[in-house]
Amino acid sequence: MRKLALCMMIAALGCSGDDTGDGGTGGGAGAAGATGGSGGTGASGGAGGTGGIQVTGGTGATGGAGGSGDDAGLDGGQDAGHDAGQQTTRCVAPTTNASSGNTCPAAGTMPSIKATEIAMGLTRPIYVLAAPGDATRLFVVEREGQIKIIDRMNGNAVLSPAFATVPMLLSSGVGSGGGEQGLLGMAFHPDYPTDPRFFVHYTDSNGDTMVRSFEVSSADPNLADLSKGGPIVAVPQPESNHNGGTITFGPDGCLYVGLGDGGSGNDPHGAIGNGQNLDITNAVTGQDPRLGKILRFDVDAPTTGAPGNLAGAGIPHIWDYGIRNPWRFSFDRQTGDLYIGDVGQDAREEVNVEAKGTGKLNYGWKITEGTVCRPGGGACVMTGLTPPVDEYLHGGGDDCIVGGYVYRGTNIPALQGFYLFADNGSSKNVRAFVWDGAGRCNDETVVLTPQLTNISGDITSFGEDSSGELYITSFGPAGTDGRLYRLEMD
Ligand SMILES: [Ca+2]
Ligand SMILES: [Ca+2]
Repeated sequence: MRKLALCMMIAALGCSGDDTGDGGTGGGAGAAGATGGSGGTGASGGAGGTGGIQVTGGTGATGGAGGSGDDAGLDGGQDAGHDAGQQTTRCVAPTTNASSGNTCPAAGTMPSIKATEIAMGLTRPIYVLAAPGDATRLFVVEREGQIKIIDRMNGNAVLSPAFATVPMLLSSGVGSGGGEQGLLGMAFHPDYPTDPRFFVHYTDSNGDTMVRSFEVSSADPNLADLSKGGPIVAVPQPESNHNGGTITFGPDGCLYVGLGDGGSGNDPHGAIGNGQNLDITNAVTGQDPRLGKILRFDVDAPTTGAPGNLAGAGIPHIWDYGIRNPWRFSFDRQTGDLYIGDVGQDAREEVNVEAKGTGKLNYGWKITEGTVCRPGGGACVMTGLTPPVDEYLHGGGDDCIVGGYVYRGTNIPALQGFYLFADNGSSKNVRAFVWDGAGRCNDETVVLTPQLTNISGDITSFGEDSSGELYITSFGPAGTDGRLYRLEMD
């Protein structure tokens, strides 16, 4: 029931637990900009990743009415026309890879790594990312609504003022009463800085999900212009927990948004829960079919869906379903494969992996938790369900997966191609496995050594810089003095 203790203690995010009605904790889904760099344009060094946003080459294909796109209603307007003549990345139908390109590592080759502290004094940091191709800055997302810049060219100083303070500039404000509410995720447009938009995922003052864009200020790249941009999607939340959190662009140029099952515990809404609900007409029951899903958007036409999404669902935005609480998910910046860390209920944490461009998969919740059927999940029919590539049992503090990234940096060569992740409850271990396209081909219980005992407070997220090096955010010793670490060779 309340195995949530550890996660709650740090006011975590997306941890398993149930919250039966007390406005508690919940989960989140999240993702982080796994797309490679946009190559050339501009600024500051750093070749982006190799993974590819597909470039359709067009000039301003979507064009359209544009302007500065101030906060149009949800029915319309994502500032489609701005920079229409320069934008090159479009959300297109997905393509697939022939192979993951990964090979299984030889036994006994796991390196020793350490976590080097980069910054401290952050307030509940829950994510870190870089702008495409920008090796000079990191952006730390704080749950209470601030986004802060780490100046990598100036001793990793935390710049003041903050890049953005989301609550003060939203008419509705950002609700942050529950441990899983607040500002949960961020992504830059893959064409940044040509396209100045960035995207955030948060719960508003009603506790409902909002995903929308703002822009980087044209006058100062270290400040956001919150008068620009517009909505992508709003989803009512039936409970305070399981709100997901990740947003990130995929290799197809589309924005992926992870939403948890809406909350409480055991996905109690409706006859089959939210994760399995694909029927828009269930609105009469108060269920929203977008809960318990990975959604996928064309940010230039957010209401019409993206090519290749699940058809016949009544809404055009569903990519994957049967998901409980995808706090963090990511794309392999080299291959475009999708890795989803899905927070479990009472027993099992899991990682789902799908080859680039697959989608339309049912990951089982709440019929299954991990690889097994669960009480209260309905008939145990596994036909059509996609099991996780990796799972582990609760115990020893483990109860809340924090999905990570496939390592594509250069500082730790032995980790090339490994997917790294952690657990918010146990928190001092970073686990790793390799997915070779068919399955997990090594034992994830091999923990990197030494344990990352110098991390202060529980791990809340991983993040990538522009060259694919990996970072960790933690809440810090008191839950408020948050820290940022970089993984390095020991
Ligand atoms: Ca919720
Ligand atoms: Ca599952």
